[in-house]
Amino acid sequence: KGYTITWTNQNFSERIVWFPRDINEVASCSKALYKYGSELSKDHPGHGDLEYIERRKVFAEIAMNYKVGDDIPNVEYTKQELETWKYIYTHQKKYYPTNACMEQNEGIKLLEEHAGYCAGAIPQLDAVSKYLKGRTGYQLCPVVGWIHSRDFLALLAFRIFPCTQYIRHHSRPQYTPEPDICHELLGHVPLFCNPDFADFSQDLGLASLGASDEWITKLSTLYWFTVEFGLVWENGKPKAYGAGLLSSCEEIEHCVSEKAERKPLICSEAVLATYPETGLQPYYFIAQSIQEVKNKMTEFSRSISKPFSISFDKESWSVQISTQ
Ligand code: TIH
Ligand code: FE2
Repeated sequence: KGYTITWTNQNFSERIVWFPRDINEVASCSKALYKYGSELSKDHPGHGDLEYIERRKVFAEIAMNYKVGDDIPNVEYTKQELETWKYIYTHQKKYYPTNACMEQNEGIKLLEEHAGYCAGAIPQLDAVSKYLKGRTGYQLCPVVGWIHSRDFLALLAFRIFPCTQYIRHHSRPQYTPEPDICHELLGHVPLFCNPDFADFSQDLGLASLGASDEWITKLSTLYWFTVEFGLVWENGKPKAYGAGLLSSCEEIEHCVSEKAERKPLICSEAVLATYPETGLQPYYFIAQSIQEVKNKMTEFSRSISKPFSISFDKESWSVQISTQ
């Protein structure tokens, strides 16, 4: 497996980038890390905190040893980590009814009822993953941190969502420059309880399999402006469905305020837009509904040229390729 290696299928002669065809092949996609390995960059709130860096290794170990299909090891969070969670959970819950889309509010309610979501404890990835699997067929897998876009999208194609398990640095609970457990559990998981959203995420993943590097960049940019930082209109008001907004105490307020710039979602425009990976987003893309986001993405991804078409087989949890 490698990014420069191409793979030739016996049915056609075009060389295409390797991609996983089944659940065993996709397992390797959760491993490669992209930045912030054992080091935290200068602008990270945990930079120079040796205790925090040491703690991150415990989580890195779990992620590196994890095999898709295994139970995810439970973690005993420290008092300080629990306080960070409590602060964010309590703060965000106050804002969701007014600032978040209805799918988010429905998801949080379900997770509180069935998966142990509350301010007093950090839900364990394993329990959450099992609940999600029963509900929409999505499962979680622990990862060290950022992973490559191609790998990330490939996991989505198999209804696997890579999740970090560590928590952000306690000095700055309001905003963190990288994903953490608060971002995964409060931002992503509630929407994965919604079958349409789950299908949309998988479609984005399927579109990425065998796509060129240029298309991977486009799809991950589209992912950024929708799944991470997207807004929808609800009764004439902007509401957040992007996970980066739903998990950030600063951005959940900012994104729906008058200060924020919002543009109607046009995929061909969004894929070319640039964005900062740290700090508040300079603008957001807004759609009429999540259904509309899904339709626009499906329409847009038709322009990816591939010498084959792909479909997902739920029985064998593998992708079927057809050259017809
Ligand atoms: N900024 C988000 C937060 O503070 O919760 C986390 C991230 C979302 C996307 C990238 S980093
Ligand atoms: Fe995210």
